Amino acid sequence: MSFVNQTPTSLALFCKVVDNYGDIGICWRLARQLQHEHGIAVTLWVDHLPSLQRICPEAAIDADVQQQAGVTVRHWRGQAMQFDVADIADIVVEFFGCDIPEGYIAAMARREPRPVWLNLEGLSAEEWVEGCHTLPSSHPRLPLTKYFFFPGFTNKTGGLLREASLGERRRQFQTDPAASAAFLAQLGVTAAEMRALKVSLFCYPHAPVAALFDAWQAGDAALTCLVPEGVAADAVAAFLGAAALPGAAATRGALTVRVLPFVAQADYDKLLWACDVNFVRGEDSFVRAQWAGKPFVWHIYPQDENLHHKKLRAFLQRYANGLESLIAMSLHWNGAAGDDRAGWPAVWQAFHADMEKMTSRALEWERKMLENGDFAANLIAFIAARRVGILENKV
Ligand code: TRH
Repeated sequence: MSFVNQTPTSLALFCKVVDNYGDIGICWRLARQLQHEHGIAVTLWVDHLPSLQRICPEAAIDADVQQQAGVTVRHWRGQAMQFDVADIADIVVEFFGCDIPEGYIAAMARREPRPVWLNLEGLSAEEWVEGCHTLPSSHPRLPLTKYFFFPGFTNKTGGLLREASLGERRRQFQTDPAASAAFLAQLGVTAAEMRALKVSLFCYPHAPVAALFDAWQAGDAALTCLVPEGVAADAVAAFLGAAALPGAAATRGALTVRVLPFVAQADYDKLLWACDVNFVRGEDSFVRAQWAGKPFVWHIYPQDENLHHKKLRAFLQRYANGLESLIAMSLHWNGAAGDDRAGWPAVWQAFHADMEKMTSRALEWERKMLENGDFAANLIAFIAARRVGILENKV
């Protein structure tokens, strides 16, 4: 990115944690990538530091300012915070329409040159995204324009977040069985559990986990289900007959369920790489599963009036064409196929029988997604063009 002076371009990324770990998960990943791969001085403003600490255990929960992995992390203490023009970054990014403080916006308008301002939106496979990607929106009173930037699955969107080194790191890990065994052993997984079909499970509490456990338990082949602490806690505790705490495990029939500690974000990739099938949810783990080269099942974030079923179908239409077993599993898992508890063994068996096909699809999909470029690089290219416009007083 060519800017007029030599000081690193500064970028402020505002993250409001609505719930769970996806908001901070995406912002933390993007912040590090912009710093590491694009040399940008990133400040991540986050309103809930304990959420950051969950995925980045080194983070302090009581610091106004801290440095983590090359990123300046600042505690966003609410809308009343005041700012000077000197506080304003060259690029201002708000995640998911999180409403940055009025005082910050007012100082943005006083700054020369004015910052490039973007709103990062959530991921959806629906077609309307292409029409809204990069649309400008003028501030009603101030001389500022905000642009909407969407991740997505086509070259008319911003693409998906993916670090440049990811493919090579995954290749090294997946071609070194000792690395995978050492990683799982360190999480408490036994050698016998590693020999079974390994499934990682990350879903929302309403997922039909008990029904799936029943199907696995009655299956012919050993299956190890690895569940991070706090995930599907009631169903897992019911299976274990004990609290779902890290280290807890039980075997019934063909199924062993083991509770893992919630791992740091980089280690979550290794868990996906080490397992044979991954159940993921929300946005960030959903994208990471697409980079794992393994079959995966998505539990989509629920929305009112089952709007999420439309989004799920939009994704399946792009991804799962011809893979009926994956479509059936996804619809059942997301409650879009009616309440069919008795049907679960057949749904699982069909899915299991198609694992090879699904692995090929995962690799094919990955290659296709790579053609769209990565989200951070696409974002930087878009910003660079706007920045030139601002400097030439054209925007
Ligand atoms: O946690 P999520 O459900 O997050 C979100 C939010 O609910 C958000 O409001 C909503 O908009 C979005 O979903 C759709 O799921 P997600 O997006 O997969 O984020 C989880 C993050 O947690 C991801 O960065 C991976 C990380 N993680 C770890 O670091 N360690 C772990 O052990 C696990 C299981 C996950």
